[in-house]
Order: sequence, then structure tokens, then C-alpha cells
Amino acid sequence: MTDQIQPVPIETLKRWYRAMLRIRLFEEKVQELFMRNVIQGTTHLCVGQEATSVGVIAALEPEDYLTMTYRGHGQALARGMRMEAIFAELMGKRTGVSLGLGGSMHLTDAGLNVIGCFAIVGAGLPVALGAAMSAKLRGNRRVSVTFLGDGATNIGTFHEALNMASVWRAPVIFVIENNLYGEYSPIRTTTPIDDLAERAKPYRIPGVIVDGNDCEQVYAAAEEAVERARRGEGPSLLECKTYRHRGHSRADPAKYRPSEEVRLWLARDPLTIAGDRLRTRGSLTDEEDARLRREIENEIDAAVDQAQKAAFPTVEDARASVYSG
Ligand SMILES: Cc1ncc(C[n+]2csc(CCOP(=O)(O)OP(=O)(O)O)c2C)c(N)n1
Ligand SMILES: [Mg+2]
Repeated sequence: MTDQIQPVPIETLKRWYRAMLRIRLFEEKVQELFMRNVIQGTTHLCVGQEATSVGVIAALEPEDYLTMTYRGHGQALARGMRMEAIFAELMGKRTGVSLGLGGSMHLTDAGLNVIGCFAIVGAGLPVALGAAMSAKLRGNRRVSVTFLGDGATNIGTFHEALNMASVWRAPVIFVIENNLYGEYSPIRTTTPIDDLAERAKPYRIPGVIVDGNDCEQVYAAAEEAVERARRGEGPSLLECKTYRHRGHSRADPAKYRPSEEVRLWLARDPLTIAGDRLRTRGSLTDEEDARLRREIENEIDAAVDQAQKAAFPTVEDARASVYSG
């Protein structure tokens, strides 16, 4: 794990706590709406993994590029995508961030430099690498970050992208969210090593193991990798060790997980870690916590209401999105 880090100012930690709580409550609402059939298609919640989204994205500038996976709601929110546009996308409405044509797995927003959100495992890596190379060729100091799951490290594009990024010294940061499962398979049944950061070594890239449930640790590791990339020293791989509290997707009850494992990880909830730290430093009371929750719940209710009232896309919207000119 990363060594001792410099704690961030208390106001920053509070902002990150709020950002993580906002993602948590958003995801809980998504689950509720899915069970009520208001959201159709599929969803992959990131409950339990909020610190990775918030910590990494806090280390980026708005000009930097980002790709994410189908488990990307948290990253979209952390990046500043409008909540109503995300709900609308999940409901298939034309006010959605992808015009309601993509759904939960396709929260792409070029305006925020979120250049792709991919349902195909491993597909985001070459795209992020391409963006990093464009930044390098233009000399604009932008960096590119790609989020991927532990399962994606067994995919060919992972190895191709790491190899190329290293040879070309591309300003790209590969962020693995190691939540110990690829769909319903525990990682030990699919992967011969415990620490995926080791996979950076053959490509001569720094590989860092990070406590992915501690937003301060995640931020520190991401900031170092980003600075390295901006200095022209090339790519890094971060392995954020974390856990998804829910199943893989939809209504998966995740019964395949040992109860002791679940218990241990629930005790390491990113919200508890940051919340306890704030309380210890006298910066969060129960009243304040309840107020934060109410504020966010109001924002969520208003966003859901607006998204529900929006229209569905038309056939013309679909056609215009496929053909240009
Ligand atoms: C190339 C490809 N193979 C298989 C799938 C089916 N699939 C969807 S999610 C998933 C698990 C990926 O696990 P991981 O990379 O650990 O990400 P997590 O879902 O845990 O965030 C698989 C195999 C796919 N979408 N793409
Ligand atoms: Mg996984």
C-alpha cells in the first residue's frame, strides 16, 4: 500500500465525503427505480467503490481525458455530469447525456472530456491511450485516465495498451478498481496473482497498490501518477483495492460471496473511513450528516422528477445519431 501521506485540508475531505455520499445515495435511488421498472435495461452499481472515483477525479484538471466502464455512475457524478442528465439517460429519455440512446453503460460527455464509457471489458484502454498520445503530440500537458475492473487485466487490450503506453511514454494512468470479482467469479479463480499492480512490472511502468476505500490515499496516488505523466515521464498503473457492496448488475443478490468477506469489507466502507476521520477532527456531527443527506436527497428527488417528465427520443434522434451530414 502507499506509504504515509500528507492529509488533505479538512474542508477538502469534507467536500469529498459529500461527493461520496452523493454517489451512494444516487446509486441507492437507481436501484429503487430499477426495481420499480422506472429504469430499464441494466445497471452496474458502484456502491462501496466511491472513494476511487472521487479520489482519482480530484487529481484531474477539467481538460484531462477520462474513460470509464459500465460501472461508471460514480465517476460521471464526480466529474460533474449533471445528475438529471444521468437519470434521464438511465430512463432512456432524450434529455439524457447520450440522448437516452445509450443507457447506464454509456455516459459519454465530450464536453467534460469523458470520451467514452464502455460496456465491452477492456475497450476503454486503447481509447484512453489514443487520447493521451494526442495530448503528447500536441504538447498540451493533458493526461488521460482510464478506469477498468480487475477482470479487464486478463483481456488482450490491457496488455497491448500497457506495452504501447510504456514504449511511447504516453501520459495515461490506468486505474484498476479491484473489487475482487469479475461478474460472479472471484478473482482467485481467474487470475494467478493477488496484486494486479504486479502486472505493470513487465512493461516497466510504476505499479502502485492503493487502499481504494480511502479517498485520501487514492488522491495521493493519483496525484503522483498525474504529475509524473504531466512531466512527460509516462504512464502509471494504480491498483485500487476495493469492494462492491452489491451484486454485479441488475438484481444480482451476490449470494456467492462468503459472509465473512462481506462483513469485513462493509466495515471498511469508504464513507465510514472518511466520516470517522472528519468526526475525529471535530468536523462532522450527526446533525450535519443528516442535513447533508437531506440536501442530497432533495437534489435526487428533483432530478428524478425532471427526468421522468422528459420525453423519449424520437426515431429522428436515433437516425441523426447514427448518420452524419
Ligand atoms: C470483452 C468482454 N467479455 C465479456 C464481457 C461480459 N462481462 C461484462 S462485465 C464482466 C466482468 C468484468 O469484471 P471486472 O473487469 O472485474 O469489472 P467489474 O464488473 O468488477 O467492475 C464481464 C466478463 C464483456 N462485457 N466484454
Ligand atoms: Mg471486478
